[in-house]
Amino acid sequence: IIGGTEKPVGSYPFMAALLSKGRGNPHDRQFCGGSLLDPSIVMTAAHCVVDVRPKQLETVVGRTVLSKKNQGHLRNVTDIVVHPRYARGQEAYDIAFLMLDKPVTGIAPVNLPTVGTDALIRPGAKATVIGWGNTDTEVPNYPDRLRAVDVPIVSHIECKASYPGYDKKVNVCAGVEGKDSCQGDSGGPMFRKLQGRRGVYQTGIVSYGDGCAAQGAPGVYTYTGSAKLWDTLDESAKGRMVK
Ligand code: 4AZ
Repeated sequence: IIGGTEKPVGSYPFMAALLSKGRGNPHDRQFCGGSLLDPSIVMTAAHCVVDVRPKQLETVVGRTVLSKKNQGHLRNVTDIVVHPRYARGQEAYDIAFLMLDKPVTGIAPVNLPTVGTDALIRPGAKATVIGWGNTDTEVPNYPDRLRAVDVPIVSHIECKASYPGYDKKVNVCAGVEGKDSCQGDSGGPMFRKLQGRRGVYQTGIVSYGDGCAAQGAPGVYTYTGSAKLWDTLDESAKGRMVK
């Protein structure tokens, strides 16, 4: 997260860290973010897990400080469901689901926007993106404590101009010079608080970008309110998502 701030312990309890089980390493390593979609499902980016087997990772939900091993709910992953339209080397449909070995109780999952409405991604609308990713484009720095930054939604036209592979049906852009997600934030949520409603609404999943926080190169997100994204998630995958 570039241009953001630290958050107190217990902020954003639906946030998940994807940890690679250290092969011979004493410490687990955080490599992506995610969000609790259902007590037994963590949603993340496909590119985070497409080459990973369930045994190689674990996820912790509701931990703010990565090194605090007693914080949050640590879970093994029994299955990884990658969106059937996601293709390596392409950017669209960058979404995947981790099936947890045991439900996470006592934490409210994140809400999804009403599919097909697009009201939450009007250009200029404020969103928040969170993660443990790089905080500095000059001297890479990976923080121990969760950080958050507010970013403006950027229009599809502006985004397509920056990224030829951008697909406005399934993507949304956000960010401004100095404020962006960055390496290590992938898979994590971009969301909005709605007046008078409980919880937050996740509008995006950190997907890609040309560097971080540079002028004219906003971050690209998988748009979680996309009808096409959910329509094309095959029935077998949907069936495995206990809803
Ligand atoms: C990455 O490499 C990455 N500025 C994530 C987000 C952005 C760029 C790169 C967006 O994981």
